[in-house]
Amino acid sequence: MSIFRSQVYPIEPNARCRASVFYDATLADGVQAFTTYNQMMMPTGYGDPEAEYWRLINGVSMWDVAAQRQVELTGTDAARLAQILSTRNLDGIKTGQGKYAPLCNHAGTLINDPVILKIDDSRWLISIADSNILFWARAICAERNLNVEIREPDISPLAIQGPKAEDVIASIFGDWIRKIRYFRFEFTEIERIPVMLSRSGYSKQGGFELYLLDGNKGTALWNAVKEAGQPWGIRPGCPNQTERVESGLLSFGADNDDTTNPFEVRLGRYVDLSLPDDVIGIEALRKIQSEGVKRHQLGIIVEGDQPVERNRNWIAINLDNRKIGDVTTMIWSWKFGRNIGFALVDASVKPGTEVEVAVNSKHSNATLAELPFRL
Ligand code: THG
Repeated sequence: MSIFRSQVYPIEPNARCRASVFYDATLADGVQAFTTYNQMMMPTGYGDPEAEYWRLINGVSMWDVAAQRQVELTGTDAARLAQILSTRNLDGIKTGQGKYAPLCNHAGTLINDPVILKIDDSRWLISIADSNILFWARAICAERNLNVEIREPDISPLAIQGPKAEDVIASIFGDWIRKIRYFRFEFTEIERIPVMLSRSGYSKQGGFELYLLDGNKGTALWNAVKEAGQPWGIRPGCPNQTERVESGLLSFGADNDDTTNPFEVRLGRYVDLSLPDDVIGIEALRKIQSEGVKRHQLGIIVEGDQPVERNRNWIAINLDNRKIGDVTTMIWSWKFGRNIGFALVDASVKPGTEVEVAVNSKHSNATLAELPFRL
């Protein structure tokens, strides 16, 4: 008999690896596997990856993404600190709007790729990927003598993704939600459970995120969404590796290392080099840009019509017996019927180039491709 309450996977919540507020509900619904993310447990599967994938593509799926932890900035300098931390220009952002925004260190290295949300002029949320931005924001705030209180609020996101997500959300809140624009959010409630409802999420299939504003109501919110989604066949899922690679979404921590800058991983459009020098990393990024970016991220298609094992670590990519970069993520695409992935390679290497990779210690031919994939 396993000592683990989940019975299936050797991660148990503990003081250093917290459970999400949706943990009990996900266990009850048969979660089979977790990863750690921001020192929390995050579900990675419910036992049938292919069904979970097609439900995201054709139906609707609900995800415990509370491990996308929140860092709240409150105070008269909150807007200024948000901009100092981010290389994306936040000037035009409205109350009730979020923006996907890279954070860099002083060397211009990518250290997180959160969604930054403006609740009002003096209150902002940073909805983080997997690195500690609470510490970073506090350190920068102290060094710059800014008037901002920085803390982790009791806010936990639940994502509802897929082409039928809008119908499910409209059945809960009413048809007014159909007017919410991409990356806009509204404060509302469901069965007296307070939430921020945002049109966003980590897939290209459309959908919403419900930011739960009361951590005691995780199971209640989960069950309310599950109940409302029944007519559309909603089932639990998780941030989907297959769909996000097909769609070209970066996974911070998987597809970059501690030397990667935003230009190398297709986030250059979220870098505004005309921002003032006090924005962290902006001077370094100007230099990187003017000297020429050394690597770039391409797609890679590995030969074969059977799934190869997923990569655990980066896999070297060779061209004429010379290493030109790495495969950072590889998955079997059910949509394309190919093994596809992301490659971080020398900037001189172009899409269409035929290369070699060692998958499962066997040499395979592969082709570099433009991202997002058009297969
Ligand atoms: N939702 C929330 N917080 C998050 C994530 C999320 N924090 C961590 C992680 N995801 C951050 N990573 C991403 C990556 C991509 C997107 C959002 C968060 C995304 N990108 C769109 C794209 O690339 O097409 C839109 C970007 C844009 O142009 O603004 O949505 O998912 N709350």
